[in-house]
Amino acid sequence: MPSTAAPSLTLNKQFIPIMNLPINPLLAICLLLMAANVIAEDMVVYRSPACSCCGHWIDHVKQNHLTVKEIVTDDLKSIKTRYGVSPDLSSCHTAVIGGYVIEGHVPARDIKKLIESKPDLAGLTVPGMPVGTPGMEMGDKKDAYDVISFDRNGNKKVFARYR
Ligand SMILES: [Cu+2]
Repeated sequence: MPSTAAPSLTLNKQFIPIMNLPINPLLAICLLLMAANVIAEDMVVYRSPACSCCGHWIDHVKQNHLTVKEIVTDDLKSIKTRYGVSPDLSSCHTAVIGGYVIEGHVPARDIKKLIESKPDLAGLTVPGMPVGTPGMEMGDKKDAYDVISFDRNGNKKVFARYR
């Protein structure tokens, strides 16, 4: 990104008339970058080295334009404790984005909805590992499952239903 922004800066200095355009191109570029930043923030995903479904879920979120930073660890228990994921909310991987915790095979659309609406929640989870969730595909087999939201006081609610 800096490679495209840098020449515009130089142009602006050298050719002052460009400032008289109805929309300053540099400002337009800045606004575009700011808009992109809404989902350009990295999602940090903690997973165990042996977890293959975690990798499939990471592929799913990447395909949906979220950027991922993977942290491979054998001690997911302490990660879950740190982020307030109780055993009944737990799944395989634990992710953090925009100050929210994403536990397990949560669909990317729900992550985006969460980040964009910024509710007063701790995060989302799909407890366990239901078949048919993103990253847990097994042919045509699909379990019914709910995406559950949870707050810091342990309150849970259905965020999205998949049937
Ligand atoms: Cu999994």
